[in-house]
Amino acid sequence: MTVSDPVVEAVVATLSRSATEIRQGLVGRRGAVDEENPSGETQVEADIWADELLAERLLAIDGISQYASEEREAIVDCGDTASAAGYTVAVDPLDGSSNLTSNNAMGTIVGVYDAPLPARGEDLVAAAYVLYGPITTMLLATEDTVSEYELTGGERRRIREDVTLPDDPVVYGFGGRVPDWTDAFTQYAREIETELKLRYGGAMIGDVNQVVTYGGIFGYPGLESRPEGKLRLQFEGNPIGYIIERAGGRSSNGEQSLLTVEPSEGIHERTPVFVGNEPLIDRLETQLS
Ligand code: P6P
Repeated sequence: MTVSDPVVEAVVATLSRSATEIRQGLVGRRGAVDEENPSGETQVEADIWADELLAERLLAIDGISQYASEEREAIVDCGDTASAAGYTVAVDPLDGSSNLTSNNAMGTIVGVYDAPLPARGEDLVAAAYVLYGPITTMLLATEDTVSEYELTGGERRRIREDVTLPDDPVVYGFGGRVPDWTDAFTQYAREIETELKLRYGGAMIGDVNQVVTYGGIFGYPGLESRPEGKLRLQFEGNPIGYIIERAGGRSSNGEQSLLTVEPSEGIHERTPVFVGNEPLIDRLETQLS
């Protein structure tokens, strides 16, 4: 059940142990702090705590050369020259941490790049997300397959292998305020609303896991007020796009696969994000073209 690449296996085992501890440590860390992340979003205590915990543990892995986080401006280099040519991990320690206030699902996202950041999604060798739902689960994509695990007691137990999106889509979830959507996206969303059921919980991982489970589409579009959208290419778009494409779906920024987007504005660059069943993404790209 271990991952063939020993460095990726070490990352996955570390993530499994850390996620169990993160979930337990959320209690008492729900308060906002007087700090913002590099994207200008207010941080909660748990954001900073989870980031520090993951940085320490992931950088201690032989073969990890850099740690990049949505919560930190700069990339952290490992101190070990032996790992200098190793992988870079890109982490969203608590995606959707604002859901802590309302006690709703949130997640942790980890991308393992075989290139320094900012990198293309095609440079990923693995990606995983942890979902802190009623049960703590992890979805892991490698070059070989997509597997789902239940996490408990610091250990992982595989519950599904060769995970693929169901062929018949059922759910959709689109972020942003409707008046701020472009006319072209609004037209697309109006069609989808007549075909699928709304599932939008305000944390990408919870909404993406609905798409993986039932089939459908999740998107955070480019907006009139912010054409680049809200989500980050390196920490959210690429890893989630990698997972969904490995599970037989498609990803897009509205024009092309997220994994082929050439980064141009540093590690905190935002991008429109769409992931889901291929026919739905194809229709979207046609509508937005
Ligand atoms: P909104 C969480 O802050 C996040 O980055 C994603 O997890 C989520 O999909 C999105 O933002 C939610 O944004 O504008 O609906 O609050």
